[in-house]
Amino acid sequence: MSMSKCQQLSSALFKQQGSFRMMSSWWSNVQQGPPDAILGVTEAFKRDKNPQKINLGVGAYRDDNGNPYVLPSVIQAEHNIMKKNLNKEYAPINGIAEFCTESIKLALSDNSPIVKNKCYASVQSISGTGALRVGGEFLQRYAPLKTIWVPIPTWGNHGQIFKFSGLEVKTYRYYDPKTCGLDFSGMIEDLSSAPTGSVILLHACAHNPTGVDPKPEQWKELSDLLKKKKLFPFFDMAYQGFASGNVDHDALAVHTFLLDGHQIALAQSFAKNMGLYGERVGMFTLTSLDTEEAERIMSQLKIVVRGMYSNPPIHGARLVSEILSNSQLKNQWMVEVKGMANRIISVRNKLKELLAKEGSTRNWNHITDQIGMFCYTGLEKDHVKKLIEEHSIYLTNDGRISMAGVTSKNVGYLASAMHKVTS
Ligand code: CBA
Repeated sequence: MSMSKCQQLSSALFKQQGSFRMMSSWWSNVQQGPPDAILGVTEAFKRDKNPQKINLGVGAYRDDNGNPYVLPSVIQAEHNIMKKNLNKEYAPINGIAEFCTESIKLALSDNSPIVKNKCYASVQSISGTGALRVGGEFLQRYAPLKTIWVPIPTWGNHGQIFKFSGLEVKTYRYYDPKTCGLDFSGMIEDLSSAPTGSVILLHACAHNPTGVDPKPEQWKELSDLLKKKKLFPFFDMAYQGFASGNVDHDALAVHTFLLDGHQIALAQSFAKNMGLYGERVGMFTLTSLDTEEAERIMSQLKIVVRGMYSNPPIHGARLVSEILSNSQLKNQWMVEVKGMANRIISVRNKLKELLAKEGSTRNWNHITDQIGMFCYTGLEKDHVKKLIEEHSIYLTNDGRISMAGVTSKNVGYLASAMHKVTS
C-alpha cells in the first residue's frame, strides 16, 4: 500500500473516531460510584507521602515490621507442590476434591458425623466473599423465605453481596455502643421477631467490625432460639484461628449448632488464617439430612457456580490441601496461626497501656476485651477525619482499626495520635 493510501485510510479512521466521540455514549447515565468503604481506604493510604503513615483499614495481617506475611508453612507447601509437576487443567466445577474434604474437616472436626456420613455439599469458592455470594444465590433459589438477617453492624460487604443475590436484607441488633460489647438481649428480641424460614447470618468468630463475640452459653441460647423459631443459620467463618489462635475453639459456635441438630450454611475463607488473601480460596457448604439430599444440593450448587465463573482457581486450593493433609505441615501452620493471633493480642495490650501513659482518661478496656483482627475503637467520624488528615493514620469511617496493621514500632505513634484527637 502506498504511503498516500495509508494516510488516506488513517485520516478516514480519524474522522470516524472524531464523529464517534461526538455521539452520546451508551453509558452517559452511569453515575460516579463511591469508593469502597474498606478497600477505598487502602487507595487513599497509597496516595499519602507521609513516611509515618499507617494503614489500619483493610484486615490484612502484617508482621511486626509492617510487612505482608507469607506463612512458612505456605512456602513449604509451594515447594512440595512444585515438585509434583502438576498440570494446569481446569478444576471440576465444585473445585478440588481433596481441598473440599480437608476444608470441611477443619471447620466441623475430623470426627464429625456429618463428615463421616457425607451429609454435606461443599463447593470451593472465590474466597469468603465468593462463598457468601454462591450461598446467597442458592438461598435466593431454594430458601423458603428470601430474607437474610444480618447484625448491626456487620462487614460492609454483606449487605450488597446478599442484595445482589436477590435476597431481602434485614438487620438485628448486635452491638451496644454504650458498653462496647454485645447487645445480647436486643439480639434475642430481634431474632425472636424474625419470621419462620428466615436466614440468619452469624459471624462464626471474631465478629467484623466489632471484635465482640457471644460467649459459649450465649451461642447455645442462640442455637435453641433459632431451632425453636425455625430460623436457618448461615455462618460466615472468615477468621477461624484468628480469634483465639486455636482453630477448634474458634469453630465452637458452628459445633454447638451442629450438635443441636441444625442444618447450616457455612462460608469459609483461607485469606486470613493462611494469609492466602490474593489466592482467593474458600468454600461454601450446606449440611444435609443424608447423602442423597447432599447429592441433589450439590447438583444445584454446580449449576450456580457454572453460571457464575465455571470453576474455581487451583493454586490456593492446592496449597490449603497440601497443608491440611500433611500432619507435620498442619501442626506447623497451627503454630503460625497462633503466632499471628498472639502478636495481635500483644499489640492490643500495648496500645491500651500506651494510651494510659499518654494520659488518656477515656475507657479503652474494649481494646483488649474485643478479639480477632479488628478493634471497634468507638472513635467518631471527626476523630477518624483528624487521624487521617493530621496523622496519616488510615482507618474506616466507623472507627474500626485493623489491629493486624499495628506493630511494636508504630503503636506509640498510634497511641499518641489517638490521644490527641480524642482529648
Ligand atoms: N466475611 C467477613 C466477615 C470478612 O471480614 C471478610 C473480609 C470476608 C471476605 C468475609 P475474603 O473474600 O477475602 O475471603 O474475605 N473482610 C476484610 O478483611 C477485607 O478482606 C475487611 O477488611 O473487612 C475486605 O475485603 O473487606
